[in-house]
Amino acid sequence: MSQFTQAIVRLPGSNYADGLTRVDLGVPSMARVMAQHERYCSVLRDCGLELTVLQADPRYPDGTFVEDTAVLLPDAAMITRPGADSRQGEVIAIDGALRTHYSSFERIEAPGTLDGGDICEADRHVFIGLSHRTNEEGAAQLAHWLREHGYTSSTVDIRGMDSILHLKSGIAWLGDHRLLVIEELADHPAFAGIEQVVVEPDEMYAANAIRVNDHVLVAKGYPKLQAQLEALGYDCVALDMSEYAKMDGGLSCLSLRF
Ligand code: CIR
Repeated sequence: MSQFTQAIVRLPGSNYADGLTRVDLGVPSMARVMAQHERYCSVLRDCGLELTVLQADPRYPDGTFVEDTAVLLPDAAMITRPGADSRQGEVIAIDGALRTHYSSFERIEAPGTLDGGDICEADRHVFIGLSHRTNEEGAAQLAHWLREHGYTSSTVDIRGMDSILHLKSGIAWLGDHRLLVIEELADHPAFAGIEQVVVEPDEMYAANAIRVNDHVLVAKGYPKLQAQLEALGYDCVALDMSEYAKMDGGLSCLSLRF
């Protein structure tokens, strides 16, 4: 599992609640949105990452979900073309922020669309979700780029699943040849031969965990999953994600880690 040293995050803007969401969990409280973001940043710093913190842009209420705007390998960056029209302009600021760290850039071109939330790196293999945001053309462009950089990939079609927005709403790579996965995806042929930690259906939201160096960041309030992970020896840090869940987001979405 690669060690991360950097992360890019973007502050939520005052119109954060105007972003896209498919869930009905209520209106986010801006005070809690900001507090949860601050804690998220401080946990990433505690994990040893140096943070680039971008300012909010009122044109993009979903802009804090930076993960969707790029796919990062150790030595190359792919700028995405997000599947939601309202989010496509978010990539400009991210491209700018990545220029200080990367020299090799590609971008997903129309008619391809791709959200970083659909991309799950599992060592030298990458799972690419086909979703309502990532189309086959976008997935094919990414697969081609990955191949050029020595990675294999496979697609996982989640277009028929209402329960998750992105592939990584339902899986997380834990390293150690181990995948965290929701029941609905556990039997998918792409995951055959990989040790799976299956998330209980009533704790589905917690599948969007992130391994960051020596820690696993998990959403707070999902004790069964946390116990499963701790039994496997993972050092878990639980974060309250209530206000991000309301906008269909989770832990992985809030940063680009590299
Ligand atoms: C959206 O619908 O695009 C945002 N409200 C949430 C994006 C979450 N991103 C992610 O899972 N990678």
